Amino acid sequence: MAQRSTADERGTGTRQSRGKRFFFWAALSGVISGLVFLATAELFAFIFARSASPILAVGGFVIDIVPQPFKEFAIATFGEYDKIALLAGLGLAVVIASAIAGILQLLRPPLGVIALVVAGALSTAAIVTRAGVTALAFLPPVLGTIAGSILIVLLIRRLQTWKAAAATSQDATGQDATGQDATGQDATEQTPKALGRRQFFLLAGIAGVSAVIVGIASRTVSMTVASVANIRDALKLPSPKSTVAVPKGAELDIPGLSTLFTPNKDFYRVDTALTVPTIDPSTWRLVIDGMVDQRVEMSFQDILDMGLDEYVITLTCVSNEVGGELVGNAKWLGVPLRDVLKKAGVKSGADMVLSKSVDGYTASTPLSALTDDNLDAILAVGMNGEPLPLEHGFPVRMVVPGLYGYVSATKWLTELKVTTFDKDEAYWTPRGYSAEAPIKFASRVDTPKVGEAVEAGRIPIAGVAWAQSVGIERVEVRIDEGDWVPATLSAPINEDTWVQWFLEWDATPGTHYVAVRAINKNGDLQIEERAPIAPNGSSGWQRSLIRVS
Ligand SMILES: Nc1nc2c(c(=O)[nH]1)N[C@H]1C(S)=C(S)[C@@H](COP(=O)(O)O)O[C@H]1N2
Ligand SMILES: [Mo]
Repeated sequence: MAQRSTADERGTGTRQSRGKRFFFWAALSGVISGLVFLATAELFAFIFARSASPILAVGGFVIDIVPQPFKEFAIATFGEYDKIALLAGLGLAVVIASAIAGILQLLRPPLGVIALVVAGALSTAAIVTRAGVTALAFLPPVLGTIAGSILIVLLIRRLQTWKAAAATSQDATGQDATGQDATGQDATEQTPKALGRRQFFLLAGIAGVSAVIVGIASRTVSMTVASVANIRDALKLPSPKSTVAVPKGAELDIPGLSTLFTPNKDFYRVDTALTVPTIDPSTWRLVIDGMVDQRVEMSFQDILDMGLDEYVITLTCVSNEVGGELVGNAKWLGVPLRDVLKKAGVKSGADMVLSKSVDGYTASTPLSALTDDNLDAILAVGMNGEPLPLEHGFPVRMVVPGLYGYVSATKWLTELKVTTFDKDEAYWTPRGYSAEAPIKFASRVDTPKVGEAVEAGRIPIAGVAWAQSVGIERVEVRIDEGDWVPATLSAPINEDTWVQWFLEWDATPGTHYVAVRAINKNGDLQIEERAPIAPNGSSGWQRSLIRVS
């Protein structure tokens, strides 16, 4: 025993001690694979299923199953650190278990992979049985298991190669597994042993470092999002000074027809943000600068202190195709942008406001649209009775009636720069879209839908039509080559919101074309000519083929 350890110190180990050294590297391989498993799961949990963190789910499971006396013991021992103690304990268990998996994989492949898969299956079970998980929650642990399993196979394979090469060269030259000869000098780089060792450490190093970085980053971001989501959930917006009266008959009750207000969860979302920005309203600031008398900075509270009013405005995306779904109607709580701009005092010569988002997105809105007394251009903080959802711009966004979202509806707003179209350019302007883009008013058929089975008989044809800031005067429907027939409109809330419309139809068996067009309150007819969405919005009358049986 004593003799062997002396030999070890000199760097000329016996075969057993070399074996032990490889045990250590196998254990390390297991631990790195375990880390990659967790990091992959955390990454995908962040991307599509927040609640699917294996460590947290297993931790939650442990909390649920440990008997009460044990919980009391844990609280008595660790006090407020009981959860941290639990996570530390779990972390230690992961390290030990994955080290064992690594050694198993070296000695009896594929036992290590099997161990990893079993651990993956258990954590998947812990995740999918948690309350309130989404349908995709199984994916993060499954993808994590796959990544971890592949890595453990690759690492142990490289370790085997190195070990085999070491054994051969040991037999040949008397060198040991560290690659040093008896004199302590490095073996030549070209030997198979040195190569095997290098390849092993290269993969282990890259995988280990990336797992730590990705894992920590994903968890940190997930926790930030969770905390801003909690702040939003707890936020109570003050009651508005004024509310919008919804007239009787504003909402028709027809199956398949869009509801008058689009629920937040169904509201279309369009933005360039890879991850939803998370902004704590207590640190949020709006800067109003550029061509102003004085630069102004406002806090979230400053906005609320202006007093909120309710507005109903239909939002439309320039990317909405004829008959498309990128349009929605909501009740917003907010303050007039003209009052906000007044605080800074707009200098003459300015003709545009460049609004900026925390994520770098910018929109160019004509100044006149924001200062017009007859137009409700607003900074919104509330949407359909709640603070803005995170995806829809929490805590503050712009909403301007009559302009497409990309030139007016900046979410996660942080700056209003008063400027000119000459001097400044918005995000989409160099990307093929017009600097200014008023909405082309339009109409859409919601029911019957193309491809939907329709039975002959009396059925309603129904849909929505919008002409923000002007209002819809009339909607007309044409069946096949018949006359244009006026549809019945719902009672409009105001000129900035869509109206619903319907027409009873005696559907006869066969295929029919159903076309729709709108006339606005200026007496203009909806543009018939088809246009693509670029550079300033689609146009054309929707005409759909309906099969009646
Ligand atoms: N920060 C930011 N705001 C943005 C965008 C964006 O990409 N980033 N897209 C705009 C576009 S093109 C539209 S149509 C509306 C969509 O708003 P919604 O996602 O709340 O429906 O937001 C606008 N505001
Ligand atoms: Mo858009």
